[in-house]
Parts: sequence; structure tokens; C-alpha cells
Amino acid sequence: MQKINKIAPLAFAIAAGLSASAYAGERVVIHVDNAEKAALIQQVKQDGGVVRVDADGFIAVEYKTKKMTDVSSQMAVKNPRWKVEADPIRKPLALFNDDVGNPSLKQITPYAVYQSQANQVPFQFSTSPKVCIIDSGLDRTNTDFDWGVITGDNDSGTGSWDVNGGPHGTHVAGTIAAANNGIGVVGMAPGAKLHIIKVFNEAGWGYSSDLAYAAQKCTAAGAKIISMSLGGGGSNTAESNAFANFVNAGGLVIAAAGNDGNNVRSYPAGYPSVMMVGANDGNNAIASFSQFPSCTLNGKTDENTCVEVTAGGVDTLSTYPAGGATLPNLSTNLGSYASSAMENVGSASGATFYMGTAETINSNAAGKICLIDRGVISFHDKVNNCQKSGGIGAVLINNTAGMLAATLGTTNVTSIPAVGAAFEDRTALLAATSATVEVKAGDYGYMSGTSMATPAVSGVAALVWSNFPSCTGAQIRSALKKTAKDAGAAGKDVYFGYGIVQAKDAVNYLTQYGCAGNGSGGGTASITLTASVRYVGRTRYADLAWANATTSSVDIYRNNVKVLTTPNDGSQSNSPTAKGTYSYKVCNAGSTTTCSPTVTVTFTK
Ligand SMILES: [Ca+2]
Ligand SMILES: [Ca+2]
Ligand SMILES: [Ca+2]
Repeated sequence: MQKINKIAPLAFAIAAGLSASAYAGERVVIHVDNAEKAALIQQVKQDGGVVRVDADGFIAVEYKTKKMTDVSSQMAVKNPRWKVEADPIRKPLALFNDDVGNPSLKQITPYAVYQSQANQVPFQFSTSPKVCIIDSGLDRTNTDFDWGVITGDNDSGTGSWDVNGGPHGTHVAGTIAAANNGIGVVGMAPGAKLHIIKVFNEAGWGYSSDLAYAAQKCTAAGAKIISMSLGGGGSNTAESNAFANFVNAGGLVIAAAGNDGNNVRSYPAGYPSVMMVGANDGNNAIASFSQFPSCTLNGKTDENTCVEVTAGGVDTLSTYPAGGATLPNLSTNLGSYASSAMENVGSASGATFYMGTAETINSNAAGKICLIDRGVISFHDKVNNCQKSGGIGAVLINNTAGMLAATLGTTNVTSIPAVGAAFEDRTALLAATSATVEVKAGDYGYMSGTSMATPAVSGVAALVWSNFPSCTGAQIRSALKKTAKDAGAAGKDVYFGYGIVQAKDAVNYLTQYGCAGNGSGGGTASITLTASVRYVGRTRYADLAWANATTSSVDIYRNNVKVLTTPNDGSQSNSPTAKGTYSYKVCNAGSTTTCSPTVTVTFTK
């Protein structure tokens, strides 16, 4: 009897979102000898400034109306020793960040779009491949899609494909294809043709046979890419054959590595025909949950049985069924701050009251926004004590670096809007005298998982493929691997595979080499190499110049023998002792596969 394999969607529950915005107030640092500080502070107060920091050798001042330049010129007259400089806000930032703003009001480009270079490549709609998404459906209530190019298959077991069976499938679809229309988010391949197959219902799981059948439906719909943000243990022949057939017909199948943070191989991603995708964050670091199976299976090494590439999948902003997401907003009289939506849709504005860790009811909080430190008691009990004190909203501030992202638990008896805030903003928040706390229902929200990285890669594949419609799925897969940006340990590794997908580099690669690429070996980047001949007296020099190596040093090969390991500074000269023809290549340090093409030079004397 055929083993039955349950397949589950691969995302975490809604991750808390960040709604950062610029600091609005005017704040400066004034350098001062401690002996003159009292005089300076008196001057500041006369000018309507408030001292926020009183430190050894400087003070930080908040002015209600004065600009930094006004303060600077004024102090130069009063006392030239009082040097004024700007006091810019510091927030936790990543290498790649979402645009700042509210997706209900303007279009936000998610960080993974920048990280994968998708914003640098034009999407060619007319020659673009249709993407088949096998998930929990795409809810028609979200307006950030080009609905005219989206089809789907109804399934008697799960219901209509355009009615969500949970927000997962709607979120995934937005990462691939959210429209470039000035609102919401933008996908990797904006407005791409989609075919939706709903295999999950509210119960949250399907079977491998459902996927095998779905692959056939994707073929019938004319799709060239299948994207599956799902997986489970155990291989299955019917399923494996279905995806192999799709790939052999020229298609590309992409699936998630899994979210258990271990070395278990998930299926369908584990089949050689299916491209396995891991998740990274906005700092090019691997997600702690991203699975990393070995590339060796049954004693045989096959790079198609492990993670091949990664893309952004931590705190991914995308589409939700309308009203199904919550977005936070936190501002004070001093500025706006990143926050995370904890619970209780609503909005409250008022004076602030600092409650410490809020372990007891305190009538001084009545009618106010409670500012509360993390620690000692549960988040829920803190918010409950604020509410019982008459508080109208709560801001829970982290007690360690970063954002406090949490919920109030399953037995939430509170009703006032509550948001989390970053430890980095604690000083500024406690200095505020009034605040607005909002938790709004919205059409856009955050999720984390290899489920979010998978559609990012599927969307990048559709984007790149739209520019090279004559290529096969296997050729697109190879180009994405060859041009992925190395991350984590130098060279190919089990967490990142070849690295983070790079749309622009893949386009450049296919432009340079055509669909067939530059050979069958693996490679993380297309290292380029030029070599020229030079003579100084009787000494021969081969002047090598390379680009795109990704390790801190590189290995230089002459006639396929390593002759030198040298810093990756882009150039090196090599001096053969005899005339003749020599071949050179440059490889990432320690790698024999991530190399430039071989270039030959001839010394005639
Ligand atoms: Ca949009
Ligand atoms: Ca695979
Ligand atoms: Ca690596």
C-alpha cells in the first residue's frame, strides 16, 4: 500500500511588522566644557529647548521650533566654544529594508526585492511564463493583483481557489505577482500570470497525491513554473514522477526547504527535479528556521537534493485577504517609531505614563498611554494592569536589543490597542509626553518562513525568464544558481546552497552566455577574467584582472595548477619562467567550481 504523506504549509504565524518612519523633532548635540555647562543649559532653556541628555562634555537638546542651523549660528555668537551638531536618530536597520511607510497609503517595495535585484530588471509581461501556485488559494478581496490574468482550479475538497483557506496562499502570491500600481506591495514579477491551485483548507494540510494531481493541472493550465511553499517528510513515487515530467517538458519547479532549522530533507523540495529554497533575512544571514539537508543521499552526492539558493523570507511584507492583517503605528510628540502590532485593533491618543514593568494597578495611568518595560510578568498581564488602571493604550518596550514582537496569548481579556517597541527607542519613548498607539486591520502584513523565500525565487525566475523566453526551466535554474550571491560560509554551503538569488546578475549571465550558460559545473558567481602580456626587460608578466569573486582571497590557477592564493583585490601579475602559451583561471578561495572562464596568453619571447 502506498504510504500517505501529509504536506503542510511552511510559514510561521503572522510575524510582527515594523512601521518605521523618520524622526520629526529637532534635536542637537552641543559640546561644552563641564565648567560652562550650567550657563549653556540656562541659555538653552531661554531659547525654548529641553535638555534630553546631560553627559560629560556634551548635552543633547530638543527644540520645539528651532532648526539645527539656527541653533548653530546663535551659539557661535553667544559662545564659540559651544559646538553644535545634528543628533540623528538611531534605529535597528538591516542591509536591506522595506520602504518606509504604510502599504494602505502608498506602494511599499519589500526588502527582498532590493536584495534579489528584482527592481533592476524589467518584467516582460508578453513573454513571461505563467506561474502555478499550489497553496491555500488566493483571496479575491485583495485588490493588489492584476486579476484579469489570474486563473485557478476549484477542488471539491478545499473549495473555491479565490476564497482563502487561510492567508498563506494570498501572502505567497503577492510576493510573486503583486501589481506595480502605486499601492500595497510590489511582487518580484509584478502582475505576472498566475494559476492558483488550492490544496490546503482550514485544516492546513494536503497529501502528496494532491500535489501530483496538481502538477498535472498546472501543465494543463499552460504554466511553466510551479511554486510550492509547502513540504513534509517522506518521498513518494507518484509525486516525484509528476514533477520530473513537468521539468522534462521544459518547466521549473521550486519548493521550500522547511522551517524546522535542522538537516532534515523536506519533500517535494528534496526531489532532484525540484529546486530547494532556503530563507535569509535582510542582513544576508540565514534564517534560524531554514532547513539545511546534506547534499548526499544514499551515499551519492547530488546538489539537487539540498538547498540550491535562498531569498528573503524573514518578516516578509505581502498581501493578505482584505482586513486579515494587523499593522501597527506608534508616534509621540517627539517623532514616529518602529513598532509591532501585538493585539486589539483600535487607536488611542493621550498623555504618556511610564509604568515600569506594570506589575500592579496604578491610578496615575488613567486616561493615558502606558509605557511599559518588558520583564517579570507576562505581556498580557502588563497590558491588563494598564487597562485596569484606566489606561487607553499600551507600548511594551523590549529590554534587549531589537523589536519586541509578541502576542498577548490565547486567553486575551484586554481590549486596548497594544504595540511592541524596540529597546533602541526606549530613551526617546520615555522622554515623550504624549503618544498615539494604533493597531489597524489591513490588507498587508508580515510572515516569516521558507514559504516566503520560495515565492521570492519563483518570482525572480519568472522575471528573468520573461527576458529569455526561449530558455528551458533547467537553464533558468542553472543561471540562478551560477549567479547567486555567496553568503554565510565562503563558497557553496548547505544553508545557502549557492547563495542569494540575483535577478540582474542572472540576466547579465544569460545575455553573455545564452541559455546554455558557460558550462555544466556549478558556480556561485560568474567570475570574469582578462589577461594581457607584458615584458619588463627579460621578465614575462601575465597581468590578470578579475571581477565577481566573492571570497576575501582568490586562488589563481595556471595550466590547471594552483600557483597562488592572493587577496581578492581584482588584479595580480604572474611571471612564467619560460616562453609559451599558458592558461589562467581565477577561483573563489578553496573552490574548484566557482571560477572564471579559462583565459590563455602567449609569450613569444
Ligand atoms: Ca502594488
Ligand atoms: Ca531538490
Ligand atoms: Ca556560502
